[in-house]
Amino acid sequence: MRESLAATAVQSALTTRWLGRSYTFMEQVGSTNSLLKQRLARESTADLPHGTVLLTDFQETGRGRMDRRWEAPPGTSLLFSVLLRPDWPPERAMWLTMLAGLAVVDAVTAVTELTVALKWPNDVVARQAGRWVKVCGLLTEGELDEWGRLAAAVVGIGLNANIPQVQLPEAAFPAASLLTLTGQPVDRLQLLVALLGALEQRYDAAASGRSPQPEWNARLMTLGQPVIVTGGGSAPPVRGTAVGTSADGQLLVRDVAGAIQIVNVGDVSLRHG
Ligand code: BT5
Repeated sequence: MRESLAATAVQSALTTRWLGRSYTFMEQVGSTNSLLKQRLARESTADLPHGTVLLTDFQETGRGRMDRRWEAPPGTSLLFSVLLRPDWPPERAMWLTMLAGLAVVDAVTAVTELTVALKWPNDVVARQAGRWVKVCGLLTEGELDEWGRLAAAVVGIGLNANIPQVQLPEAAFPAASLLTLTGQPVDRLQLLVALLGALEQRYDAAASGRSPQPEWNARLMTLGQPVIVTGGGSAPPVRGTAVGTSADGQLLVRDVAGAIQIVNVGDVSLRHG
């Protein structure tokens, strides 16, 4: 199923007040996050309002964190970036990733019967035959103003909707799509409308001061698991048990000596045995 995600189709189906009301569809692009960041540098707030969405059917150079690639064949996924202008203190940058992750969970739960959860810090995973598989990755890139406030942020969402099994990328953490998990193609327009509706509601609640962290924390499949956290620059890997998250979204890991380590960046992998 390759339904149209062009502006006319999306804008007449949207249920939001402000999110996605400024909307651009491009058949192909390098990376929606990169292009939206370039536009942010060039265009005025009036031309690029809070809630602008840039969506594509194919990315030539889709990005993950730390210069990793995000890969999806044409027309099979939701690949888009949202511009938000929160004016929040910078520690709240992770709130945006939390809100997006929760909105993806809402949308996937609305259109499928899958069991979905979050994997710290930026993945959405689904349960398949006793293991977790990655169906969505999030990439939040913020920009601080001269007072150090989070003036603008680009939140990128890559959600594997209808990628066939043979076209799933090889990845360290196994990838899956809603199609491979349910056996049914999903209607990407319906999924997008549900996702943007949920994200707007959740963002509005956060903007009025309600932290998404407790609900996000409750959905993290990472907690209670033995983990190894790597990727924090030259820091040695942290081994231990993930026991919780801080209000700002850092991972709290109890190490083998019983001390709590606070993990800011890095990749967490589940340790077996
Ligand atoms: C992420 O990074 O998971 C963030 C991905 C964000 C993608 C969106 S798409 C729209 C917007 N524009 C962009 O350019 N990016 C955003 P990370 O946690 O670093 O995971 C990247 C890793 O996921 C890769 O190294 C692969 O192992 C794996 N991967 C790549 N493509 C995948 C896919 N379609 N499904 C599952 N895993 C994938």
